[in-house]
Amino acid sequence: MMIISRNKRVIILAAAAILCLGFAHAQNLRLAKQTLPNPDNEPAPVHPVPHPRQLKWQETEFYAFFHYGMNTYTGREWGNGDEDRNIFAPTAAPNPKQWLEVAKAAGMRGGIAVVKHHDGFCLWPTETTEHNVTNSGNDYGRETNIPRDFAAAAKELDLKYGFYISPWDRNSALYGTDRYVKEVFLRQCAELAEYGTDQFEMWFDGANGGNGYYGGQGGTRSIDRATYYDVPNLRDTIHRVCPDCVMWGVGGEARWIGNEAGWAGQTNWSTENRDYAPERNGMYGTEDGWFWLPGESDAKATNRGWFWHDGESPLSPERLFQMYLETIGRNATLILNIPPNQAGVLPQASVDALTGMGTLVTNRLGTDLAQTATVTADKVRQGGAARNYVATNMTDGDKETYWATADGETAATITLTWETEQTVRYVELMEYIAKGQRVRKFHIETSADGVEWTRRATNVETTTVGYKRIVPLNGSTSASYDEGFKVKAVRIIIEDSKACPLISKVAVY
Ligand code: FUL
Repeated sequence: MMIISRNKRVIILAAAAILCLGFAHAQNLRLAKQTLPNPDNEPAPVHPVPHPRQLKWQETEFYAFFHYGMNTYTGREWGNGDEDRNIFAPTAAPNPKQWLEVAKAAGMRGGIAVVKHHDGFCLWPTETTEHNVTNSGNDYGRETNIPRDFAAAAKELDLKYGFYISPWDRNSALYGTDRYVKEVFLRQCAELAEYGTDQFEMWFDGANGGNGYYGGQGGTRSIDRATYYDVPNLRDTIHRVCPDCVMWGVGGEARWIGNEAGWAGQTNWSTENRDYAPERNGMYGTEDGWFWLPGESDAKATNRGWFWHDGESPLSPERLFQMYLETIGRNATLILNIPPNQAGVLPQASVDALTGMGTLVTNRLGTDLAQTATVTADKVRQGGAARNYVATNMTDGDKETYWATADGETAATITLTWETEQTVRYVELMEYIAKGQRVRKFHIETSADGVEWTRRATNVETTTVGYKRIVPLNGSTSASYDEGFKVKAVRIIIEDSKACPLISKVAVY
């Protein structure tokens, strides 16, 4: 028999105790992980999810673009950078408040003003270049400060605002060197950030490099778009001052929709990969993309250029309404361009067209019939004391509540019924995207009696929903406002979803 001394026994017992404690500790950790408190049974997010600033940005939905500057007075679309500063001579004081009033009448929630285009002429008194309003052709020009007046007007009208600043600068002798980025471009962005800490978007277009004046040296300059502008530094600097400012385009927080014709893909994911080609993928996104990069559609409300041109006319309110359905109705935001003229105001014809569009949006999408319907779902997730997932969450007007199914239930049906017959033309759905975009496939049916069902919009790709999807029930975006369907019930059949679907709104118009 082995005899163990008392000391050794103490040591062995102590070691065993330490081992046991360690094991128990590890067990506890594992147990703790398994039982993370989730009293309301909240669904787990499906990654990637939007940053809170991207969520706020998405809620802006519809906003204006105002291309105004040197080109307004030369008739060009892309100035070379050698324009005489005297040419900038507004015939009256530019009036950004009028621009934004029109935007508001069209139902927009904000606007973005171009304050420097590729020609490099700055519409504010900047310290970074002589090529700015203070050296322009008349008093109206010299007193112009678009960022100041635009921000003030937006605040007064309770609209969101932001600025377009061209990274490409055909005037600057430094363009193409590191000094341009440090001494001109980043400083200009920082100056703009000081015109309001609540800006919602800064717009950097993709035209970069090529020929130009370049301080009189002329020639062609090319840059590496991916690295030249020191984007991580730019983003951090701006976010320190403007925490809700989404950096569009080269800034990497929202993507170009890939065309300038005012449409997004019917299938449109807000997720993307870094190596996507905007002109190829922009319209559709990438289902399994590894970061959140929602689409923005930039389109012209007039028939000539981005800038004002003599003889231009606005598109019809009907055409603009179609754009609305094909962008905002397909999980993109719409930034619609209206060019101010040489007096620094929007011409009356544009005012009328945009106001007409606003009236169409209000008349056609302003009265939600779901508000008077009985809303049910065949599957409902179990809730808790502080949160439930019932079907009526989709019609309560609260964007923070949503209907959901249990984990693993990726197909379900939402039904809306009315006691009296309704005339219906559009169905609108919104996902609770704070927890990721999920729905992959759905379809819509209507019923005149609540018994026989007919599938609608059969020619529409009813695939993704995202932040917002509006489906014209007759399947047409160009002739969407027809006589409609007379129904007593509408149902939305979700066929497939990345995980349990979370729908925050259903509306019927
Ligand atoms: C493009 C620019 O080159 C156009 O002139 C315009 O500003 C458009 C919105 O973005 O990249």
